[in-house]
Amino acid sequence: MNLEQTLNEITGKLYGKNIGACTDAQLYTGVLQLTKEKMAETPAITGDKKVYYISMEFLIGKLLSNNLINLGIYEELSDILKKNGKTIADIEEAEPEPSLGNGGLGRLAACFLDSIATLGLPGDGIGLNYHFGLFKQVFKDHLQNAEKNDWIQKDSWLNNTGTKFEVAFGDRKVTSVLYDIDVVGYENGLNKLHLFDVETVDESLVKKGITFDKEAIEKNLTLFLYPDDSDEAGNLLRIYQEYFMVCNGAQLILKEVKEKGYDLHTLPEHVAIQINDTHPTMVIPELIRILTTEEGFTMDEAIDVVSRTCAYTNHTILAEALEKWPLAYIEKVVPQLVPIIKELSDRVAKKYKDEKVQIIDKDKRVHMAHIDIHYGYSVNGVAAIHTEILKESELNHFYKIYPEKFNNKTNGITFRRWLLSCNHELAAFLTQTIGDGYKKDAEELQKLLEHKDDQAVLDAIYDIKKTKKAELVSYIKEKEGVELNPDSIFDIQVKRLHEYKRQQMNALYIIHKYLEIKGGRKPSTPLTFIFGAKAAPAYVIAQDIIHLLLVMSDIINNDPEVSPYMKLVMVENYNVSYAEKLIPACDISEQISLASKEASGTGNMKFMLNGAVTLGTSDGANVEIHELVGDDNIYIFGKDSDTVIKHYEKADYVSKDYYKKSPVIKEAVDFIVSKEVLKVGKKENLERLYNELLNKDWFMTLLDLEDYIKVKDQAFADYEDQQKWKKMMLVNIAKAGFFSSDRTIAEYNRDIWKLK
Ligand code: KOT
Repeated sequence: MNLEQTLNEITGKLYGKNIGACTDAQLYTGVLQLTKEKMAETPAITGDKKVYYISMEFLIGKLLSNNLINLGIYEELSDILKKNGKTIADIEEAEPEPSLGNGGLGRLAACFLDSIATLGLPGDGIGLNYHFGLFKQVFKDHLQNAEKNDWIQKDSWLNNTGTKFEVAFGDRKVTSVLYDIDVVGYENGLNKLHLFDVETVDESLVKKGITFDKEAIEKNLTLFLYPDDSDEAGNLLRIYQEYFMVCNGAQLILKEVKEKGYDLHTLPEHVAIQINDTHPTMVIPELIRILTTEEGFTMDEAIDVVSRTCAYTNHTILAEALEKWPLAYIEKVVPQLVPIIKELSDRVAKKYKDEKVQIIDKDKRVHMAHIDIHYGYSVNGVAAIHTEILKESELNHFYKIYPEKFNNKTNGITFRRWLLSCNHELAAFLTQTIGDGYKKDAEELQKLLEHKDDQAVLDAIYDIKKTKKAELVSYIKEKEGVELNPDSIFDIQVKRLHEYKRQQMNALYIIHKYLEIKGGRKPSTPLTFIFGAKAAPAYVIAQDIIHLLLVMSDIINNDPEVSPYMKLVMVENYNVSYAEKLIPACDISEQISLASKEASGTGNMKFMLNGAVTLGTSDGANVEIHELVGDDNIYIFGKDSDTVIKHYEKADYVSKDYYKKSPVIKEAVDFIVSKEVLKVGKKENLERLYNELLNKDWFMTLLDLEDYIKVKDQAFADYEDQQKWKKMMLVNIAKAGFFSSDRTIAEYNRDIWKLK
């Protein structure tokens, strides 16, 4: 039977209809079933050593298109649908997006699963099946509201495996259920994402918005993902979740090793466990506990085996994000781990006197990262500059003890999702111009450089950008009700809302531009500023920044004097699916974090790959992008990380000095609490933000504002020279190959996992 016959048979059985007669939602369900059947026929990736990527977050996004691409049936199915009057894009709208991650850390985990399978490496993900995921963002009265994201439908990518484990907490026992999602590599075999759930979970616990009874652990454990990105969640439920994940993960790993007939004493020869930041750190004491209490290991043996199996990735140096759990919390949730953690801590204390490297500190708090570093065999940062900062300052005390454990693995992104799937036009054009070798070896994108003076190629890249901008314009019109000008410059900042990422600095630029236009200075090409960002509900200043952006968009877009020259839109509920529409349409990619604070960033890579030019600081992977494209193909501004780190050490940054010194800064900051803005926005929020910027500004917005304005204006001016801009676009695409997560994963495997 061919694909069309199979699909007709499926829709016939499900709905008594053929393909053409189905609604989009019915057809989505039919294609879902078809795709799952194809995946079930795909051979599992096997080998004598396997990696488990354990993470509290897997921000996988919608899966239909990517699975079809990786199975190699996207084109065929697309033609079948077309023949029947449908498109994949239409039926994809019916697919709900799971929100099992906050941002960069979770999305990285999803890109990694794709690359592990694509490289044919045996490797599974281990995580949690949050029923409502991260909250859904809704704007009302220029403020963010949080609602639940009810993403699990009757038919979904989840497969109930029937596998169950018991998990004992100090005050209760729960039974887990394991759901798997198949992960198919690009023209390769199958791995799994294992998502654990609680048998007794109760969705009806959620009453209004995202509020629920925090005490009923057996009912609430897998309802929500903690909405923090680089902020400590800080309560017991999070520890219940973390232990639930690692206890299940450890049982699953040991079960699989035993089933393969390996002696657990040889664990490091058959298993590598990559710990995604410290949230899964308890897997170390948990494995030691199981091996010593159930498998007859001595403590020395168990520590040795586990230490040679576990490796740790650090994703941030923000002090407030480093997990330090009070021992009393762990005692309440998982008392059985306390003797193990104490033993691990005592062994360190005996060997090293330095207070900075202890596991349990004087205040009886457990430093999770310290467990990973002492009792893991690898510690990696996620971009060159980030790893250097870890080695030279943040983790210097550890680097001195274990220099051999430290290594860098610059992040990457899967080109299947971030090029082939989200930008078919560009992918097809690249194939036509340089062949399709780049799909398996991303470095081949450099072949495009041979065409940098080829007018037809330059024009084509520019035209594709225009097509993607037009598509975005109609999508935003439909979703946000805002009419954008497709011939304007699209300047985009999309990422979690955090002061260190400095959306507030971008907002101040926009105020500055608005005032310029009001004063009669009009930009030659109109400007469109687009934001997308969720803020942790408890993060007050982040809410205030969203408020300012929403108020400013109201003012700007409704001012007939200004709106022909500039528009501002903050899209609601920014997520992976929205990113896939925004990124291909971008001209200028805003990567403006305070130097030293963004560990890597991965959005920067996605934008570059799609032909946007970066406007950024010397931070995270921007530094490597800069090295690759050269000074002429990027806009770098602001103080470097050494300067910033010195300001912190000396505590000598005073934002008010910058405000007083610069009339331009003063004018923009004062506007936040001007009559005009207060007429539309809320006094409390705006004054709080104003005072924060003037009296605290912990992430040094005003330090870089003047340089930012200067360099951003230069970028807008350069855009006028179409020829110059087209060449910059081409160089950015051509140099993006390094940021394929296939390269990143090949390095993890070469240096850390060592799978065959
Ligand atoms: C959140 C809480 C605790 C520890 C780390 C985090 C964290 C870090 N969440 N997201 N990140 C981001 O991870 C990305 C992938 O490595 C980086 O590109 C990005 O710079 C981090 O901020």
